[in-house]
Amino acid sequence: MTHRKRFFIRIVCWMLAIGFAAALPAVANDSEESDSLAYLLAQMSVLSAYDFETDTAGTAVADTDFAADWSILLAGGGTAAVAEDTAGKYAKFDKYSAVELKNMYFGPSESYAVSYRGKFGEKGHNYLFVRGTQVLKRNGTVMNWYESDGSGAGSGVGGSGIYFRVYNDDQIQVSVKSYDANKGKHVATNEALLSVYPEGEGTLTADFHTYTCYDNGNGTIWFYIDGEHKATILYSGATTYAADNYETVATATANPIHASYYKDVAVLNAAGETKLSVENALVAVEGRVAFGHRNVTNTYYDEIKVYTKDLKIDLSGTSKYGTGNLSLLTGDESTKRCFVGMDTFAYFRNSGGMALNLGTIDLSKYDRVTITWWDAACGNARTLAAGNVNFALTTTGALDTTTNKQVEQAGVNKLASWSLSAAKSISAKDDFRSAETITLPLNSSYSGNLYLAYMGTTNAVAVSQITLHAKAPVKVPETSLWKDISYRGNVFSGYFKDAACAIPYDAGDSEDPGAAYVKFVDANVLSVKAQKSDGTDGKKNIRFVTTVDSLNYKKVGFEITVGGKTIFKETTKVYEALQAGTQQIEPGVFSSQSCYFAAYSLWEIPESAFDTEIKVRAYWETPNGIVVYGAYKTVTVNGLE
Ligand SMILES: [Ca+2]
Repeated sequence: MTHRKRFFIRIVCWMLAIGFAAALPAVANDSEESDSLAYLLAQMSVLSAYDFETDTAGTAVADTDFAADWSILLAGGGTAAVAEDTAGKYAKFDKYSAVELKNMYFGPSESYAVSYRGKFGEKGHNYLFVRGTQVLKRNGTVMNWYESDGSGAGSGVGGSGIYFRVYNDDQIQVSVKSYDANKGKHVATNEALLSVYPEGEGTLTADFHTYTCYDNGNGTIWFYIDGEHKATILYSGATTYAADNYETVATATANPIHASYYKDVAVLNAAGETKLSVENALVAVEGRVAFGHRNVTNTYYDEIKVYTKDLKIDLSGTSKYGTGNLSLLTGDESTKRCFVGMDTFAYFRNSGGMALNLGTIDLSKYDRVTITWWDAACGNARTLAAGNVNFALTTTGALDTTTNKQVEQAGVNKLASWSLSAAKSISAKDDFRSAETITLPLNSSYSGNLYLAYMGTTNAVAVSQITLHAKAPVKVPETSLWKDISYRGNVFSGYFKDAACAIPYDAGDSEDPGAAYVKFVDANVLSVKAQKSDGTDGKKNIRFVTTVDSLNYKKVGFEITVGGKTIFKETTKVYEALQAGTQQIEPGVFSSQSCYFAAYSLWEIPESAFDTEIKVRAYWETPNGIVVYGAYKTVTVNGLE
């Protein structure tokens, strides 16, 4: 029908369904656990990684840089030293020892993973602990990872948590600590022996293999060998045990602190069969990661890595004395400086207008940033006025290379910004000046060189920590909850597997069942605009137009109500641009997030209906099959321009 050209020319037509399929990469499913683990780890940041290649054979592990992140505990003639053979260097442990990730506890909803290459040359007393309690000593008795509870009650190693050990060439053992009032120290051990290879086909004691434990922080742990899924642990039911006397030594008698534990724990093999259920487990809510060894020989570790979803930016790695940093206002790097002091904090001097280079960061994984700062003008009591401390995260988008790192403040692309909202008093005696923590929302998927800019007027401010917080997956709720939802001016756009919200979530996915990232987009994307044009014989046409932000939808449509009758018109075709008369319009007229148009027209409306109200709203179906509606718009032919 040629008259349709009065409204638009199809400049470039896209199919939503095709776009949806094309956007779906080859990701994990039940038969591709290796890909699944690689996918999970790719979503995380490496918190710590060490391979001993720069160390000299024979060096005590405690004297290597590995000890920067891990505490090395030796007992009973234990040794831990760097060994070397033709394959490279690694750590060799003998007798009794334990290795704990320093000062790091993983709490509820915090995902983390720990991975290492290991070789265990005998029926192993080698243990990887996760979700052990943060308290390792109680009642003055050392309760360490490598020894029994000292009561003769036979709890084996450790006092809490879950441990994995290589049991023989073909089997691993997964053990869950539990509370037992009848045992010494109330600790018992519950063991599941899992056959992870057909009998006689494994080489776990003969060769190095890569062991990885991924804990989603939300009730599920997956254990892998060489990327193959071998065990699943489910945990739930946080509780405290009244008679438990796990507590800090300092407060053991007067004021015991009871740790919180998940009590309901199940161990499943790779086939999903439950091999162990525990109803009174000591699996810590605030858990930590450790290795323990009990009277071992021929025990080797290499490539020990810890992954987390939150990224703590290492200030010791940032540039010093202005190198690579920006002077925002004047370009004068001689007086306006930010630098890293004592490798531990960033120092902004001589009032604002400078930015610290934080390195290349992909913000698509994060949705908040926390900045810990204090006033660094030493000595005098004073008051910071509201507004005179002012931070922003910025890109280099406005960097002026001709003026050598100078960039105008107005041109700074702010990804997040904050300023002191109320006056703040500081006493003369304030060491570290009452450090404050601020958390800002991030609303950007920027990836590239990131700067922390200081634009305040206080002449000395120090920043001791910058943490980017990972977007947290949420449990997928009943789909009906999201149908009409708008959230702070945004509409629901779908569930996704990745924090960047690029890969649609499929309920059949196995790596984190029920958990997905939720994407919202500007509600204006799904709003409706209407245009009028001439039909034949004095009649009029109306074209309704809406937009989508991506091709990640199954369809888009309009619900149109006239005279009490409602019709639904849907399409999978969207357009990069539309023609309105002689003018080409772009999707950005709806929202900066809009990328494609969808349209539907009512043709040949007679003059008798020119004042009839037409109520319309747009909707889309997310890749997960949820239909979401935008806001209503009511028009009449006479009411349109
Ligand atoms: Ca190595």
